[in-house]
Amino acid sequence: MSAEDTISEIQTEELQTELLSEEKPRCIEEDYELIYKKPHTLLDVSMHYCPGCAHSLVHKLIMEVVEEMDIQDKTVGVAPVGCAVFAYDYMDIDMQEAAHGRATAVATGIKRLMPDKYVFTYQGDGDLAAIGIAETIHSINRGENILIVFINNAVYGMTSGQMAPTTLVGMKTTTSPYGRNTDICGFPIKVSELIASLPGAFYVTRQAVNNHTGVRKTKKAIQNAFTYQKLKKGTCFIEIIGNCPSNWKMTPIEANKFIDDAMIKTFPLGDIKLPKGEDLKLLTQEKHKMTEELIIAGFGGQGVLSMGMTLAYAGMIENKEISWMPSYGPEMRGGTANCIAIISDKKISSPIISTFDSAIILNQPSMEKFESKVKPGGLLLYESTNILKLSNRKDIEIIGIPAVEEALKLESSKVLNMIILGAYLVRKPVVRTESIMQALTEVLPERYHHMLDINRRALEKGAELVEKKMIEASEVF
Ligand SMILES: Cc1ncc(C[n+]2csc(CCOP(=O)(O)OP(=O)(O)O)c2C)c(N)n1
Repeated sequence: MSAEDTISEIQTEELQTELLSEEKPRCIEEDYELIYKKPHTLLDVSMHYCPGCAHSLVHKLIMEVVEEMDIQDKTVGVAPVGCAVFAYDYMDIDMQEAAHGRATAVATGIKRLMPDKYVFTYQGDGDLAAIGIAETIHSINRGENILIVFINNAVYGMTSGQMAPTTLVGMKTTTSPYGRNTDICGFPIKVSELIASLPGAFYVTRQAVNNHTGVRKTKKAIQNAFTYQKLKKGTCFIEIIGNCPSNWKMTPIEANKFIDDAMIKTFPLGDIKLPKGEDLKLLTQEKHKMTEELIIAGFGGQGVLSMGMTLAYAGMIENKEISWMPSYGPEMRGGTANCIAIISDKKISSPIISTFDSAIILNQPSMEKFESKVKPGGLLLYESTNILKLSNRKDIEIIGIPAVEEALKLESSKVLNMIILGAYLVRKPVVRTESIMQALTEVLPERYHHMLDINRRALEKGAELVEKKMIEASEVF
């Protein structure tokens, strides 16, 4: 071992000791817990799953969401037979075993008796798409307010890899040793597409957990589904393309590659049915009842700082915890300016942050500086008349609003920032528009109070532009 190695080893050790030390500042401790600790709702026992199997990962994602939503004592899982038959050994929540294929019927009973519980089923494709297809369709058709988690690994895993309704054309299984032949076995059933047409299906999505983007999206889908259940919206259905390295006779890495190369060709990933209109607004509001860390950046004079301040005042009006921290570039007038605004239902541990849930970007230099600082899954809202070189990140939501153009139509370039703010509040309804209006009376000097009405129209215009985009995006059917 070289001297350099020794030093780095000592440094690593010191770092580890420091990280594990009891005396960490509180906010760091919370971040540490969030990132590295497995959820307490997932029991600390070895799982029986084969190496590389997706079941364990999906168990962890569901339990993370249960923990983050603080609903451990209110959640009931229903697992029938299949590889996940022992899920009750791993998930530290109330669980009910169901007979093969009957999970949604059992879940119906539980939910109807205890409507305030969060009820989900956890089913394989043999279970849900073969023996249980009738129960599944009828439960969804009745719009039972439950979440169905459907793990599609294209085989009967537990019983040693027989052909399932979702087995791919030509795929070899123990009961189709020459490959699935459509002449005698028909085609793979696309359950998500099939059930999306039922009025009781509120949210239908297909995800995969074979890479980090898929894992993140799957977790988000689970978060969405539990939120929709809280709002009593009907059945949510999350199909997760799983793998089965043992029965597919592949290594875990090959199995994950097979998902990309073959499975998603038959089962394309993405949202198949999404909430629309008023529902969408309500749901977005519910989901954002937490902490929002936002950076607003642009040129001095574009209303960057006052946008943040208005938002912070509105937060105060709604009795939220807030922080607003302006930062001016050295050039002052005409130079870059930004502010960090934090709005939260909880106490804010520090006003200084380096990554953000959302970024509102009004000029090109700020785009270059801050686009990489948006957290995965976050929002990047930008002024599209000014900014031509865009971010090519795929892991965040990016929305461009031609606020300069729209402000000119309203005959006041000054309200550009309110158009952007109106757009932002649709995606992140951290405060109500009425509170923004009230805040404006504090933030705007009296000599500008005659402009309150045009500011309201600007907020509405921004909202309208984003809503239009959202409805366009959700019109799958
Ligand atoms: C009524 C009944 N029929 C058949 C079985 C045998 N059986 C147990 S698990 C299983 C298939 C499970 O496959 P799947 O639902 O795809 O889940 P996976 O094991 O792949 O996770 C079958 C047929 C049973 N337990 N009960």
